[in-house]
Amino acid sequence: RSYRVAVIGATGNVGREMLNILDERKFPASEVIPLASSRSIGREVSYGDRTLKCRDLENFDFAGVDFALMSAGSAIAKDWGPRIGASGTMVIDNSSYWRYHSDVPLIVPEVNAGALVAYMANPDRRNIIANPNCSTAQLVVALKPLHDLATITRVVVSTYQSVSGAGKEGIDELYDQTKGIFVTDAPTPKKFPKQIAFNVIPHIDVFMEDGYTKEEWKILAETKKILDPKIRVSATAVRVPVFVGHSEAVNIEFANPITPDEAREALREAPGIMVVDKREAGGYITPIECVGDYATFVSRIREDVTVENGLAMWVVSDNLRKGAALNTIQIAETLIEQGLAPRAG
Ligand code: 11C
Repeated sequence: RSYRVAVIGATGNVGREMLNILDERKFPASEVIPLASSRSIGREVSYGDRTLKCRDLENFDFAGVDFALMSAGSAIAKDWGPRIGASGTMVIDNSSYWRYHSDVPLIVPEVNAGALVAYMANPDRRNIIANPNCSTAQLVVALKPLHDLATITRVVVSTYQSVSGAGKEGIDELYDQTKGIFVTDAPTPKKFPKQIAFNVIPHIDVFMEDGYTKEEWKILAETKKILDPKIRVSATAVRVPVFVGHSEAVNIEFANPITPDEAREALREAPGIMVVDKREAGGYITPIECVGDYATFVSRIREDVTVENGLAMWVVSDNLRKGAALNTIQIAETLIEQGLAPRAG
């Protein structure tokens, strides 16, 4: 059978990637409906070689729509998630609003697809499934096979996050500052708290009371919810002047011994991962090379000699794809493949 799919936030960075990926992966859609706020009504978006016109979320009737793929921020997710879910449509939301609700599953299919089975068996479910933060998604994909092999106890991660994680305004700010910097001496930061061109900023999202930022807290809370609540996590999230692709330097401590070769082998076999790990100049992945790709790339796998059972590695992925649009669509595909997708309307 085929499915009616609404894309909410269709004009944003992630919404446009959703439309690209629905087409690329030949998602079994009988109809794809781009929805946006009233100021974007009529704006055109591409879906394969077709051009679709955005319709108004406010006046749209969800009856008979199977999936609502939503990337429109927390306020829309809070208001619209339950309303759309109540109509029988499965909402898969990219915002952080529903991720930490105990009755909403937070899913990365390669890691915890099993949680969908229990959720869909519950007749009182809200019909909302949450998609993680981009920096968490690629991290847990890479940690899962290693956790299965030697039980992870602690993770220390430093991120190098691209400006597209901060939306179109983030992309524009890096572009304008980079272009303007040699003509106007001091570009005024607007989206980011300091100059992002030719700089790095150790601050993403708001500060929390303990000195960590919300982005860093999300990595911790989401890794625990998706992978294992027993894993301890400390994160430092940094914005770097890269347009697309988040990178992460990860140090992992295990309960049991594990060698770099064993880790490399397990990662090679794992779904969603590409190992590129030659110990020579250029034998690793950088963010520019992962743009437009589905995989989470793992490089620089080596022993962390500062702990008894430790590894260090470098993890890179397209934050708009595995970090957002691709994972959302994989959740819908998993529901279909496992026969869990309810018929809407
Ligand atoms: C960034 N990770 O790179 C953020 C964007 O919770 O979905 C995604 C925020 C989120 O700025």
